[in-house]
Formats: sequence, structure tokens, C-alpha cells
Amino acid sequence: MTDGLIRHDWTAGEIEALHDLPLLELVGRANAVHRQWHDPNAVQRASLLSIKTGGCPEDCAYCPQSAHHRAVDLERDRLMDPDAVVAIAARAKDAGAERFCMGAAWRQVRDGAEFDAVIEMVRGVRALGMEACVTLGMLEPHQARRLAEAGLTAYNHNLDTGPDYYGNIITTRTYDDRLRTLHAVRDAGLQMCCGGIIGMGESVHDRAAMLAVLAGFDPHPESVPVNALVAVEGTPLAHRPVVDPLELVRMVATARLVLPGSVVRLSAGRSNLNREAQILCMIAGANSVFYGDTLLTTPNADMAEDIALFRAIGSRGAAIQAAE
Ligand code: SAM
Ligand code: DTB
Ligand code: SF4
Repeated sequence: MTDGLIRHDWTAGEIEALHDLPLLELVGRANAVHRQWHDPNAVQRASLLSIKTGGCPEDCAYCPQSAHHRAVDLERDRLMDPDAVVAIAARAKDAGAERFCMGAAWRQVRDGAEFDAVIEMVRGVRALGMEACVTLGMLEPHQARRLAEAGLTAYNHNLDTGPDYYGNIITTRTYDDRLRTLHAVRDAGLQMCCGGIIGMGESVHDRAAMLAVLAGFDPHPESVPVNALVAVEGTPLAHRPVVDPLELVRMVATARLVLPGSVVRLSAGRSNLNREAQILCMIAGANSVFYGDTLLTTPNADMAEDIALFRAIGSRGAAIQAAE
């Protein structure tokens, strides 16, 4: 058995075969790799904040922030003030978050006052002693370097799905555009946070194909969010059925086997999972969650329930102490 070795030449077919193993075999193997590479008791809490909400020119079918989906009930906001953002990060830290992720509904970063403000936010979050991640859309190499100089830990830019299904979800920018941004992120020495979404109508092969692209990066992305679609009224994917929790377990376990050293983040869609399904995902290799009342624009898992979950698994952090 070669489980746990770093490989960059995984094929989608090989990954699909892993994904479709009997569930207990898949989870058992993933847990063995997880324990080989990670502390099995450590689950990182990351907080998310939308620093610029709505009105995005891209047409991502899943996204409530796209200006193309006029039926979505969402207020469009200007970029937040850096001091307000850093104050929210400080509160998240007090509540137990170790990482602070900021998202802007932009197609791409533009040089100027708004980007300068984001740089100030990054510096402020880092000064709190938290990890800082931003997701701002497409990025040029010089912009990635500026973020790195400001101390940014990681840049989030997802592939979202496999290359063949991508065109069903987004038409306003290509898979290659995404890869170009990811290379700029890497070349600047930033950590790469890159993953995708399940539950958009894609096949298991598409999911495996996305993992194959992720595994092709050398080194592998340090951070891999696995999102389950949050189906938002007014978006083209509003009526997609809720993802079966066991599909998330399989996706997490397969990601863990293919990307042994990466932090796998159980991201959007966690509010549809009960405590036991979340713990199963953690056994299968998930070692981070988003923690806080909201994701970007939609509700996250309930904070009180999260505090109880962390207590149940015995992970004591500031959040639990604060609640006691
Ligand atoms: N505009 C930037 C971009 O797309 O790169 C950053 C923000 S965007 C909201 C970040 C990621 O959130 C998307 O790539 C997608 O994977 C995820 N996301 C957005 N809406 C979602 C939804 N309804 N359900 C699950 N994941 C979602
Ligand atoms: C990621 O992969 N998931 C997060 C984060 N990166 C930025 C975003 C999830 C957004 C879910 C829909 C919303 O709340 O708007
Ligand atoms: Fe815009 Fe990002 Fe939403 Fe796509 S996912 S519509 S790029 S905010």
C-alpha cells in the first residue's frame, strides 16, 4: 500500500476508484493517512467576513453575489473600512478563531485605493497574531507580491469543479484564468487555498478530475476547502437537492488520500450536517471548519452548536473557555 505518499501524477480515474471504495474502507484508509500527516485532535477554526458584498460581474451559477442573478435578495455594499474589519477579526480571535478569511465580490483586483485598503486589513489581521487569507478574484503577479509583502498567509481561489463541468457553472472566466491566478499566488510565495464545491449537478468523475488538478500542483495546495453547495433562492442552482452528508464524507476522505499534507476545510454547507456527520468528516480527514454566524452572505453552522461540538471532541480553545 502506498497510501500517504505525495504524488503529482494522479489520474481522475485512479481518484474516482478511491472515491468509490466501500465507505468504511475509504474512511479507514483516509484516517490512517490523516494520522500519519496531522494531529488527529486538531481542528482549526477560521472566521469568514465579506468585506465587499454583491454586485459581482461574474456569472458563477452558485453564487448569490453575482449581479447576473437579479432575483437574489441581497444588498450590495461598498468595501468595508479597514479599522472595522480588524475590529471584527479581533472579536473572532477572542471567540476562538485562529484564521481570518476576507472575501470580496470582485472579478479581479484593481490597483488603487480599494486594494490599498485590503493591504491595510491584511496587516491589521496579521498584527493580531492570526493567519490571514483573502479571496478577491483574479490577481496579477505584482498584486500577489504586494499581498505577500503585507504578510498575507494564503490566497483563496477555488477551481470550483472539474475542467469539463466548469463551463456549465461559469462562462465569464475560464479554467485557465483561474490557473493563471493560482500560479501568480504561488510565485509570490503565498500559500495556496484552493478547492471546490460539490452538489452542483457534477458527476463523481468531475469531482475526481478537480482533485487530480489540485494534486498536479507542486507543492500541493496548503489548504483545500470542500464546500457543499448552499442553494440560494434566485440563483440558477436554487433548486438543487441538498448534498447527502455521506457524499461530503467521501469527498473529504478522497481529498485526504490524494492530498495527504494539505489542510482540508469542511466549508460551506456544514449547517446541513448533524454533529455525527461532521465528526465522520473529521475522522475522514477534515481538519478545519469555518466558525462564526455567517459564511460570506449565508448562515453558517450555529455557533453554540459548534462550541458544543468542540467540547464533544475534546478540542479546547478560547471559544470554549469564553463560553464557560
Ligand atoms: N469573488 C471571488 C472569487 O470567486 O474568486 C471570491 C469570493 S467567492 C464567494 C469564493 C468561493 O466561495 C467560490 O469560489 C465558491 O467556491 C464559494 N462559494 C460561493 N458561493 C457558494 C455557495 N452558494 N455554496 C458553496 N460555495 C460557494
Ligand atoms: C470557500 O471555499 N468557501 C468560502 C470561502 N472559500 C471564501 C465561501 C463560502 C460561501 C458560501 C456562500 C455565501 O455565504 O455567500
Ligand atoms: Fe463573483 Fe466570486 Fe461570486 Fe463568482 S463566486 S459571482 S466571482 S463573488
